[in-house]
Amino acid sequence: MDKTVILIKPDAVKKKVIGEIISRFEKAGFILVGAKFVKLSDKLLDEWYAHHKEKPFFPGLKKFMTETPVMAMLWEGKDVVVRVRALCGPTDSTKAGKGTIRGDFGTDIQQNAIHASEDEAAAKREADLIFLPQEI
Ligand code: FUP
Repeated sequence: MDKTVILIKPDAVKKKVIGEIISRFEKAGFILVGAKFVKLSDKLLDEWYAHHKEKPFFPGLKKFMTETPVMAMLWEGKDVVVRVRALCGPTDSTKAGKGTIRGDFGTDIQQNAIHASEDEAAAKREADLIFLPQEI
């Protein structure tokens, strides 16, 4: 079965909408197979966002991602990667429609409430970075 990694980001943690966001995935019929509330290390963020390392927003992004712990989760379901990305909406919350997670809970392109794996290869890589085998 397909799996995807979701992080509920510090802006959403501060807004106290962790439960509401989790509820959307439960209502969509996906199965939660791993979860932990964890402070991301500098080293992990360097690997997680390696493709953005040279971008001007990278230092600000790393700082934002450590403002609080994040709610890291692994969800399972048929076509879960693309279906979860659709539930999230586009990266820039100001362009995300009402009813999407970023449209309802995000603020802008950085404070966008949630991370969801881009494809199955990213999901596998991210799951290995954040979870120990016994946590899944
Ligand atoms: P996504 O796949 O939707 O998570 O988006 P990207 O991989 O393009 O970006 C990852 C994260 O980088 C975003 F969630 C927020 C941050 N970002 C910025 O802060 N500014 C930008 O201009 C682009 C991305």
